[in-house]
Amino acid sequence: MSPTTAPIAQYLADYRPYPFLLDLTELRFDLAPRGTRVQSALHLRPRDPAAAEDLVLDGGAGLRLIGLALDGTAIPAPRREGERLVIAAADLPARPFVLSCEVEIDPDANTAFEGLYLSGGMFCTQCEAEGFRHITFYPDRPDVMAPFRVTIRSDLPVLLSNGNPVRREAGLAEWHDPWPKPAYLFALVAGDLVVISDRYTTASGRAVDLNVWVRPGDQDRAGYAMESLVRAMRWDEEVYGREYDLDVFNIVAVDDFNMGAMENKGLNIFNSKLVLASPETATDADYERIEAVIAHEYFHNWTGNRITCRDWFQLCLKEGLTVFRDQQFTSDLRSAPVKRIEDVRALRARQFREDQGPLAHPVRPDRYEEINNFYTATVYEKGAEVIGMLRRLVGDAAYARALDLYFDRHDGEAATIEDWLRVFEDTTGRDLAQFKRWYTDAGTPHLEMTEIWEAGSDGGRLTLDFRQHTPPTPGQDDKPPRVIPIAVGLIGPNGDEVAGTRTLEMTEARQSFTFEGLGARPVVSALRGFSAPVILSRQIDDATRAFLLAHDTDPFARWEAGRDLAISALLAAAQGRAAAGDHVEAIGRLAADEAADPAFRALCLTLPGEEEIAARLAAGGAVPDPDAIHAAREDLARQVAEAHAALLSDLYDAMAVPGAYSPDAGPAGRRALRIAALGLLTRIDGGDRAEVLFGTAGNMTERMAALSCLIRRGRGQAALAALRDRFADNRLVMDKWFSVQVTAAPPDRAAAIARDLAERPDFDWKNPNRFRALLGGLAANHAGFHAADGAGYDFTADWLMRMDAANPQIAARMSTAFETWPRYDAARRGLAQAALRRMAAMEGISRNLREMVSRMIA
Ligand code: 0A1
Ligand code: ZN
Repeated sequence: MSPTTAPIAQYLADYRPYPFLLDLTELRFDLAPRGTRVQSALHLRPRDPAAAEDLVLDGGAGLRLIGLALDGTAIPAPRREGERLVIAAADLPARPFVLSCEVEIDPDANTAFEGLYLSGGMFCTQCEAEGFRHITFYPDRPDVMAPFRVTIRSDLPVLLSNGNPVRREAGLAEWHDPWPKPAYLFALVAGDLVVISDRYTTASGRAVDLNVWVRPGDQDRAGYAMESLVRAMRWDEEVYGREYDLDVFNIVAVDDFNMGAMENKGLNIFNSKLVLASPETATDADYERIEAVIAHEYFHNWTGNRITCRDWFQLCLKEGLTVFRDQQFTSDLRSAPVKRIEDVRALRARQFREDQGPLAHPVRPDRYEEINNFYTATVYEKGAEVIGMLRRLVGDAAYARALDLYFDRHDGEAATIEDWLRVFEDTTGRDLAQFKRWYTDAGTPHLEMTEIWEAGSDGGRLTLDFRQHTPPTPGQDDKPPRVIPIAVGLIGPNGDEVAGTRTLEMTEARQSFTFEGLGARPVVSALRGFSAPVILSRQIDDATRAFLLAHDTDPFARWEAGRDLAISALLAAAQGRAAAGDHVEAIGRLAADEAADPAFRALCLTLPGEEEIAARLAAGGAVPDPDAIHAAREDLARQVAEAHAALLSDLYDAMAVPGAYSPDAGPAGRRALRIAALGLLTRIDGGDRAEVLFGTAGNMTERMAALSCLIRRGRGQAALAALRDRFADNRLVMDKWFSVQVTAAPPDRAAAIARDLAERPDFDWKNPNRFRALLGGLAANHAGFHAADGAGYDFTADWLMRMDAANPQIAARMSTAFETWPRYDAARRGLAQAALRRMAAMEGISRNLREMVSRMIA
């Protein structure tokens, strides 16, 4: 598409139901790498036989139409409108009919990995959001649902599709999916695969065959995915009362995949990095993520598949809810406080960043050009936060009742956010009109808290006065106040809690809440559990933060106090002011607190990242200097290490986990604390401990941590060579190898190192994981990406332009590296804008990348 083509936006307000109903979709595939034939028979009928409507089918580039027939009679020259196929109302009967179509497609030429493509000799599909139209002409929209019958012809040994298997003979397999579904949930896999299998009996006694399919040689690394699946199935029965509904559940791991994984009905397809794990090759974080994503895709069976979205504007209906569910699952299985802190960290790093820049959009957008650009942290993670707030406001019991009603009322339907909110209104009698703003209004609210203390003879009185305001975002200038649940607790001067957690419900722009009968002025623990995705500011000194870090009973608020202390020290240093030593002192006390969970202590010991510091400075109206931030953070880490060298060294030794590796939360938490200590100690031991650990570690978690430390100390070469020699054939480990060299590189050399790595023959850039490892690695090196000479921007833009021609989705997604450019100094802004303009001017730029770049420039 040329840059002069006018962008075509889609609007929520334009929704209209599809004028035809689809009773059955029959598909037949004759697979061949360069010329796959797809025959379809769509059993259609007019929604309103009295209304004469054209039948419009979506199509994509790369479809070669062979033939089209209506009830067996050929339609010789159907009308084409762009990539669509239109059959005029006058040529359609006012009764049910069958539209048959045959097309030819070229999976081998499909480097965008959307539709049917080849990955390492294996056929696979990705149809969300609009990939099915690259397979055949079809009403490719989520509100058109049908049962599917699929025949696959191929000599490959494994032939899979959705639903239950109904026929298998030489060179042919037939599948039937009885549950009506939209085309985006269609999947097909064909290849030379091996399987690990298990069997699951549902609560009501249905036997289900579970299979995880991988490439030959990978089967020893698929066990954790299978165990995770069984845990997820059990949990969804116990907590949400949801059972699985087919005879088989298949998971397939593929090496070339644009995203993490996909919830196709009965046939989930996964990026292999979210299936394959062994202690030797995967880190604790990889294991945790595999468990979470396996669960996420499985949970979609009810929240996404049985109840799907009416249109793509409603994406958060399935994604926000499914993320919320997978977060609950991980909290239940591992540590709830640690999970909450991890989630908030991720939310701030990705979603707050998005919400504060040119790409800000509501959880439910009302306009898009390319829907694939809206699989964002806002739709997913903020979408989950909004559900968490709703649950907090209505209470756990009402939440459970509302969900039961949702499943009852909307099973088999394509629903909307209005439907979702209505089940809560009907269950609780609450009016959720104001709450709905969380879905329709973009931007992160700022919440300011002021304390007013009045001593009195009959007890003191504390008033908390809150003000909220949400800064403008693209297309939304004025934001009315929202409902904000603010969880608050009070702690007495002796450290005891004097008022347990209470949720204040703020609905006005300015509102006060009063606590009476207090003996002495308490310390306020505010926004406990991060009860709302807002930026809270208050007048508080470092001594009070240190007090909260020592005494708060809410683990999130406790961690937050420590983090605020660190940020206060870092901001002072990054702006050339002297910092008080409260953080260094307080963090030592916490590290030594053996009553606290090691994983929690590890989180407290980990300093805020450079990006987070930059975001905080920008939010306060300052211009962040990436080099000064980098230096300040290094400096604070050294101070902590020097002040607590003996303690950290003891921790490092004590947290070693003896015996066989287990990815469970307990041992993983000990390793996390050990690694946090190592990271600090490396600043003063020159990397000696890291070198020993790299040579002796029996697991990838410690090995990678040691490698990263070594690279940061400029002594990573031997370790990198050793890792490469040992794992040259393991793509997932080599992705880490590429990535760590750039993330841990000295900022002034990061872009040059990335450029050298990109020259390597094993920089297989068309593989999304490898591309992300390198480009994402650079973007994660804050001072490296934002290097003053623009080398980071240029390198990234060069590669995004190259990638765009092969895989627009990946290019567009990675372009978010630029989304924070407006916060930096004029020189950097100029360089970043020049890079963005260069991309915008590219001949043949995709709709995906064009939309992203133009939103960022605007
Ligand atoms: N629905 C999937 C994510 C997904 C979205 C788009 C894809 O291709 C463009 C692939 C996967 C999930 O939430 O896991
Ligand atoms: Zn999802």
